[in-house]
Amino acid sequence: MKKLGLLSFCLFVIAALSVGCGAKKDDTVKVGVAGPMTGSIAKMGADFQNGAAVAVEEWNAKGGVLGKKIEMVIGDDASDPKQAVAVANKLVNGGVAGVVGHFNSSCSIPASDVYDRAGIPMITPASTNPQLTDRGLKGVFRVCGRDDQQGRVGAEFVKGKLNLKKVAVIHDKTTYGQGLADEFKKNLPAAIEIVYYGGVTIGDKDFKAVLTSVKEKKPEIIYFGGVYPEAGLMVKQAREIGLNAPFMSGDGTIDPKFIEIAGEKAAEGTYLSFSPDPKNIPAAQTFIEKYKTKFGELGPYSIYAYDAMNALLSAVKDAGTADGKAVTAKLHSLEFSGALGKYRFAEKGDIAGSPYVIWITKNGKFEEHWKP
Ligand code: ABU
Repeated sequence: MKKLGLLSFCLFVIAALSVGCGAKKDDTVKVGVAGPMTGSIAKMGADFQNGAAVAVEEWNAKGGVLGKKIEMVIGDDASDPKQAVAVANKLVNGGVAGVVGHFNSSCSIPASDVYDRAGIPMITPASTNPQLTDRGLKGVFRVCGRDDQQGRVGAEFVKGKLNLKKVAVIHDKTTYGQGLADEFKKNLPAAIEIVYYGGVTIGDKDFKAVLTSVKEKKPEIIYFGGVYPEAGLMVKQAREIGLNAPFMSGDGTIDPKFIEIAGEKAAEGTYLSFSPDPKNIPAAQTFIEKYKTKFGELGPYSIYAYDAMNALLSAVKDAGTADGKAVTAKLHSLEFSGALGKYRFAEKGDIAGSPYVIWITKNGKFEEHWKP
């Protein structure tokens, strides 16, 4: 009888603890933010986290969503596709309503399969490779553009504005970098000669052998598909070996870190495709001020992370539930006013229209230079 009493007591304690845990779990609505929080482009992860945090703070100041506080759960994929899958599984098992992320297309694509199986939506602020949304997964969205648009605008600039005839194309062999370089190349007319085409390895520090081969071909411009750590070193080393043709790159390079790594003088005159300057968008001003006060200068994708988080939370609110499938359905019909303008997701999860313009590096800063 005594044993039975002890057993009942233990069962009561376990039940009480379970109820306690359950109550804690239901106290918040969890949302994931995933990206490279460590590694060579950890700044991009921090920009995501900061941009999304501004949105969550605003929602929580107004009472949260569904009557609960919002809790941000951070996942570090370190730009590694395998780690991105592990992060995706962890976020799914942690009960998030949706995910803002990832940064690298090579991470977003495999992670999206995990979210899709779990019926959890993901909204990437920055992954631009077309394959991400072209595979027909229902819960995959992006608030940025696509590299087929970005590569085309780059090619239009080189042929229509610069009127060049000899182009070198280098990429970093990643889904994003090679994909963007190929889209650029594909959109050049036959009259433009590709005098060099080749890949480098991400993480390498010495590109002088490749750059020497490029120099021998006398290109008028060098297009690089990749991200700023390699782009910065490449531009710096090109100038060191007397390769003075201008560089052009995409949205993965347009960060102050690029100029810091290349050096102001070497980076001068580099062309970059990216979306228009948020400084000139009235709806973006409140976010910009808040972000600067809290975190300092915006990164290229801080504002995209803010808009992605606001889209996700608006869909949770409209769905009246944090259930991933219901949130996904709401995202498909969501009409949403973000800091960068109005959003409506097209069927595949892309935003309507191409946002790309060409920027230039001048006196250690980036400025808008040309619109298609
Ligand atoms: N789009 C910029 C770099 C991120 C990526 O798509 O891999």
